[in-house]
Amino acid sequence: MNRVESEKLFAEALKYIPGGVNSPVRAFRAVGGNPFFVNRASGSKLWDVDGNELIDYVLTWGPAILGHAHPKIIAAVKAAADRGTSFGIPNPLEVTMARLICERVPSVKKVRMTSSGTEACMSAIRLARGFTGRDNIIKFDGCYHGHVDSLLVRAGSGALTFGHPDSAGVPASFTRHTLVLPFNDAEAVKACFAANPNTIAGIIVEPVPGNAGLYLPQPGYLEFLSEITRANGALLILDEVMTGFRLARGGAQERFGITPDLSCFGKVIGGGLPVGAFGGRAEIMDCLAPLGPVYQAGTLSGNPIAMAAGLANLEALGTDAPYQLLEERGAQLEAGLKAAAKSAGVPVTLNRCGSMFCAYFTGAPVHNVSDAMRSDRDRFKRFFQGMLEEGIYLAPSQFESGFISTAHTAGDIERTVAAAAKVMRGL
Ligand code: KE4
Repeated sequence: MNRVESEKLFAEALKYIPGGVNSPVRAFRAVGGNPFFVNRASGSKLWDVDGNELIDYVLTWGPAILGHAHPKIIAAVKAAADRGTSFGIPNPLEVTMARLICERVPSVKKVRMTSSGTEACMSAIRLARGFTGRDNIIKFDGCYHGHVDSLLVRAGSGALTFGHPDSAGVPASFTRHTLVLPFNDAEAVKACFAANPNTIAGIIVEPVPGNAGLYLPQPGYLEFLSEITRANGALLILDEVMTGFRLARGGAQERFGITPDLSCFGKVIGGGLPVGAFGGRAEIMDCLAPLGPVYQAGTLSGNPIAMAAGLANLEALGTDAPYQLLEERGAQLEAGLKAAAKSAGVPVTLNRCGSMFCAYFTGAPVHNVSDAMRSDRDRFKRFFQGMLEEGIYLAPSQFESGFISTAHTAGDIERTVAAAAKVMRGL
């Protein structure tokens, strides 16, 4: 694949941007080679600056659930921009967005916008600590909640990809109150609460962890987390930055029937623009300034153009139809990739939840990050590069989830499966 222009741009980028990228996982360090640069995107496709067309299964890490450059999002952004780009004063779209989130997610009675998922998660744990008066927070290894100092402990996503899940520059004192446990292990959570009575403010968890590849909660596990937090006066915070409005109209909490105390959102609610949000029970949210003592703020929170893009995304997701389509496409891809691996004699564990998926190069089940770490990353690397040569862009790390949009056609999936069958034969 001709990448001349991308290579020139990357050489230039390296002069001014650390690693040539504005977010580490984009650097292709886990899969070799240099990243391509995108010229434009539409629907399920990307075109790089050398004119190569790619079917995209990263979808800007989740936001492009309707595919890229959806006409309704583009029109909404253009119309909003004509009225000004930012006011720092309340604008009507903030109210529309807040009402829509509260209507779609019954556990959310009040919500506050931020400009990233990191901000949403950081604010939610500060709020949990302020509301309960307790300091300790439980997180799970392999889960990623943005680059929050106190949560960059055995984190997933890029931190796991680069093998430093505990980032430099975070003083030990900042993570002293972060208790890290294995995911899907109820006994570990029980022991933690027993060992730390009345000191745990809450649990923050990705309901379907998508930052160490993708694995699912064991049956009853999320219900258990809800019960044990309630029994101990702690809060359950579901980090739905990735799963929110993707795994169901009301997110993973609707799909799994869970009622958390707080939820974090991002990605889909911004339609590709910088948006995060956190929300939940009114008596907790009302602890936030200017009403209460927990401070939280943001110059661009509720930005009118970002709200317009997010609302256009969410309004197109207002019925079950797009979710049924995402489920169909996900099932088609899962069946096809499993068949390709079987015919090639390559051990692959394919985990999927709706339109999120991960192909681990291992024959063993993957239920947590320790299982995920047993995957054959060299084989994944060769698979990634082979698929890229076939015009298929997968997440550039074994420890990331893939995403499908409503713009992916059955033909796209068939082409992807055929490419996988060819590449896997050569692994
Ligand atoms: P942002 O600050 O990147 O908007 O959101 C952080 C975040 C929080 N919670 C979950 C569950 C997330 O998946 C994320 C961000 N996801 C990664 C992809 N694994 C973003 C990609 C990147 O870091 O470049």
